[in-house]
Amino acid sequence: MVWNKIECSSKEELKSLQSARLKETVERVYNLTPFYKDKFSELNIRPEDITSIDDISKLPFTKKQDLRDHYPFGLFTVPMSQIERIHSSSGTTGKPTVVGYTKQDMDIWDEVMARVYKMAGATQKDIVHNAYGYGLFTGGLGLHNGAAKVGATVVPSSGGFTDRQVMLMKDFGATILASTPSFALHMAESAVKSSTNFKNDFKLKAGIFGAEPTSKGLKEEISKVWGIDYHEIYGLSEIIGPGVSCSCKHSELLHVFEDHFYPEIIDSQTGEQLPDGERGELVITTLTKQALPIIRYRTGDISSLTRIPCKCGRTIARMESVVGRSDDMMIINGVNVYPSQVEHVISQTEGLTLNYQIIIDKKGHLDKLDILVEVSDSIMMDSVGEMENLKKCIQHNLLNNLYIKANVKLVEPRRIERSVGKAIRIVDKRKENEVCH
Ligand code: DLL
Repeated sequence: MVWNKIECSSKEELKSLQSARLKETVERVYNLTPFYKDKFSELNIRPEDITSIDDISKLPFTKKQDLRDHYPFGLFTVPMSQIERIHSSSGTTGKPTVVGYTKQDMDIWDEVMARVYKMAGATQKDIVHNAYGYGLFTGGLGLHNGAAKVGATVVPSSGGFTDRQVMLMKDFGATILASTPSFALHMAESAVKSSTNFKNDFKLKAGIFGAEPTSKGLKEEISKVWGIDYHEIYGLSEIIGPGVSCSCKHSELLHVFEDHFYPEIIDSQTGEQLPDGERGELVITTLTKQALPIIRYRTGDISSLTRIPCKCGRTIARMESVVGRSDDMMIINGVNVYPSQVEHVISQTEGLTLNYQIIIDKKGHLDKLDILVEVSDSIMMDSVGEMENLKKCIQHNLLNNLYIKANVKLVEPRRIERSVGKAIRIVDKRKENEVCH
């Protein structure tokens, strides 16, 4: 089932649309944001130099830091009176990446999300259980509005309260589950505990899972345990939120809605464009965004592209499921966190040194975070009460500022092994402990 015939358009038709839209976007950012005008001038480019989508590689990149530098609304190209919605990137400290949407941007977001739901086979008869977090994170409302657009019934359950969610899915007869993959598995565990008969008790037929990297094995397990089709959704706040791409029933690759979001793969060291089939950093240019158009955004996500049409009839480019990141961003149960943010929280607490190590592992199907921090020499390690308070204080600050639950372990000064080169701040055991299927 295809929502919009543009998804099956000819190469020529798509290219001509993309070229026209790129030209408009380039003019818009050049004329309305001093940031882009300066960047274009540094490269000696004027909007009239861009005549087709093939000229895109002449344009400068945009990085996450550029958005942070213009916090909160500095890169918006419309007055605030035209901004209908604000969201922000998950898990950030004082200065998150803020994104804004006009009415037209919201319509486009609904449109691409409707395409996603159609890929998952949704109709007016479906009941969507939406367990993505509602709020500044784009997951909850993004998945909500797309379901509404296809006319499905939405249960806006948001995250947490696992047992209750399982009960509601059963009682309400949910047919489509929308959640992070880790939460879907967590719910399955909870359902098993309450001796559920998956076949008889649930009516689920499909799931729309994303927001965090997931191995093939875990995808298969989710699909098997719930007895559903697995559709992977990819997206990021800076571009629109969820709805940049999604996988259909026929392939594990994700169809990129490239009439709105133009994808490229680059070598993250040299910035050179790479050919289809080669892995590199995914770069996306928005072609229709009004409030916050973005040129060649470096997602940091490693993937590859193919333009071979899919069995489902869609001809738009497909991307490989994200295989990793080019920077040190961690994704903990769907929340994005940089080690520097953890460091910031530690630095705000008296009695600690900045020698720390973040250890990520799996507990059941959820990510588990241990943070080892060396206390300073002035702290008496044998004062149990003082240590306990210190630990609670950091855990509280991590939860409040970064939305992450961590188990903090305070250790004596100089206990964390020093490395000869770069400090080893992150030990990610999730991959090595993954069960092979
Ligand atoms: O995670 C948007 C989203 C919500 C996508 C719900 C899918 C479902 P951010 O919080 O801005 O937005 O985080 C974006 O999450 O750059 C990737 O690193 C990661 N990510 C998103 N989808 C996937 C996926 C949302 N399917 C960052 N596989 C991105 C792997 C993903 N990583």
